[in-house]
Formats: sequence, C-alpha cells, structure tokens
Amino acid sequence: MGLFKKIGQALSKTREAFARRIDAMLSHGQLDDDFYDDLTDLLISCDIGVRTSMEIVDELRVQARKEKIRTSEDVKNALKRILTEEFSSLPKIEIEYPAIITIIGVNGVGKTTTIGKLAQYFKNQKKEVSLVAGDTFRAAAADQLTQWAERTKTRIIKQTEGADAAAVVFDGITSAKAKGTDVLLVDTAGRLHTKTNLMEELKKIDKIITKNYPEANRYNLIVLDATTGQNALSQISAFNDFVKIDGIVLTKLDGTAKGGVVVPIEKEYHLPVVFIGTGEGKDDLELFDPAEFINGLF
Ligand SMILES: Nc1nc2c(ncn2[C@@H]2O[C@H](COP(=O)(O)OP(=O)(O)OP(=O)(O)O)[C@@H](O)[C@H]2O)c(=O)[nH]1
Ligand SMILES: [Mg+2]
Repeated sequence: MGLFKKIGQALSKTREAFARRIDAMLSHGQLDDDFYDDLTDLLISCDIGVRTSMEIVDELRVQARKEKIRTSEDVKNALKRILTEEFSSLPKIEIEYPAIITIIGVNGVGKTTTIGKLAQYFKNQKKEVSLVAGDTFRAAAADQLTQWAERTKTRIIKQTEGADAAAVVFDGITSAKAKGTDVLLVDTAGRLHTKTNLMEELKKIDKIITKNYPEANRYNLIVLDATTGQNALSQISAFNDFVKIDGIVLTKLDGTAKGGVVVPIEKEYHLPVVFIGTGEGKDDLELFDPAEFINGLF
C-alpha cells in the first residue's frame, strides 16, 4: 500500500467527520459569522486546539475577503493552504548514525509497539538495529520486547525484571560499540510525571548515554496516543521538565477522529512529529510528512 494511502486511510475518520460537517454547514448559507463559529468548533472537535483553531479561522476570514471562497471544496483548499503555510516553518529531525533513540511516555501509549515498528523501519533502511529492554519495571515488558525482536529479527539486550534501567542501557551501549550497531532503540517503562522516582530514572538514563556514548546521535522521542487528543499535549511539557524531548511519535491515528492534534503539537510546542503509528503491525509506522498529513486531513 502506498504511503499516502496509509496516512490517508489512518486519517479517514478525521477527514470524514470534517467533510460531513463542512458540507452541512454550507448547505444553506454562505461564509457568515455563524459559519466561522461553527468551523471553529469543528476544528476544535478534531483536536486542533482552541487557540490554533481560532487563528486558522481568522486567517480564513482574511483570505475570504480577498478571493472567492464559496463551496466546501473552496473552504477545504483554503484550510490546506493555511496549514501548509503554518507547517512550513517547523523544525525537522534527520536521524543520523550511530543513533540511540530513547522512547518515553505515559502508560499504554504504544512505546514498545513503536520500538518494534522502528526496528523494522531501520532494518528496511539496511541498518543494524538492537533493542534495549529498559522497561524493567513492568512484569513481562522484556518478554513483549523479545517478541518484537523475534518478529523483526533484531538483537535485544536485556536483564532480569527489577534491574536498574540505566544499567541495561549501559549494556546496550557496550554492545552497540562492540558490534558497530547503527541504531539502538531503548524501551522505557510507562510513567506519569508525578512519579518522581521514575522520572529521575529517565534522567539517569540520559546521563549514562552522555557519559558513555558521546559519539552517538541521540534522540528522546515521546510517544503520544492520538486518541487522547488534547491530554496528549500536557504530557509533552510534563516530560520536558525532566529530559529534553527532541520529537514526537503519534500513535493510534488509525483509530481516531482526533488526528488534528498534530497541529497544536507542532505549533505550540515547536517539536516535530517524526513518526506516526497507523496500526498494530510491524509495518504500521510512517515518517510524518506534513503535506501528506494535510491532504489526508481534509
Ligand atoms: N490501533 C493501534 N494500536 C496501537 C498502535 N500502537 C500501539 N497500539 C496498541 O496499543 C496497546 C499498547 O501498546 P504498548 O506498545 O504495549 O504500549 P506501551 O506504551 O509500551 O505500554 P506500557 O509499557 O505498559 O506503558 C497495544 O495493544 C498495541 O497493540 C497504533 O498505532 N495503532
Ligand atoms: Mg511498553
């Protein structure tokens, strides 16, 4: 299946919700104040965020004064242009090698699954990949990661349950240096930012990497579950208080009409969405492409 088709399919719920309501809003009337109010509500309901939705609609008003915007097709095209403009100034990440990617986030957002998919993604790029079972907290977490290692035919570095997560990362680094690994993917336990001891553990992992693997390109990616909409946003700042976040993986876009949450993430937090998850299989991960995303959204 083509790249666009997958993103397009993942966003189909968001897109359908949108199209249906824009059509209804325009069925008896034109672009008046009621329409703009309804459109703002509609954007908010797709999780574009209050502030960002208002800004987008203000810009649409400006454009509507200058040019003919009548049909729902015109409206969608204008929104596409406005969002394309918004996204054009946002930061991007290029993964360089050797890389160590630490995957963090709250419980159940899809961290371990994302690691499995990333393993497949980098293998497809002909990279040597190893997984690090840094979730030593939850029973069976290492088993789950071991299954992904088997599924993607990658190596895994693990210790027994209850071990020090930073020590497992240290083992991973030692192994990566010895074997010339291109990408080390570090799984971590799900945690709430209120669990201070677990958040301190993330800092410790960070320090171990700084001290023992300075030559690596490091990326802390936070995994956010798209189905949680605006709640996902507050997780970014909560984690950023403890470790520097470099980018975002947005998972479960396949199951939600809240795909619009990408927009406030990028606009308000100035962090790039690097990958998106579009399902539970090993190939259900895409590099985030703003143009494809915007086309998929409307
Ligand atoms: N539909 C869908 N399901 C996903 C996606 N990513 C993960 N999941 C599912 O979400 C559930 C939780 O995934 P995990 O990878 O175990 O999440 P986690 O963040 O590692 O969880 P903890 O380690 O317990 O914090 C699983 O049932 C996954 O199959 C996705 O992109 N789409
Ligand atoms: Mg996990």
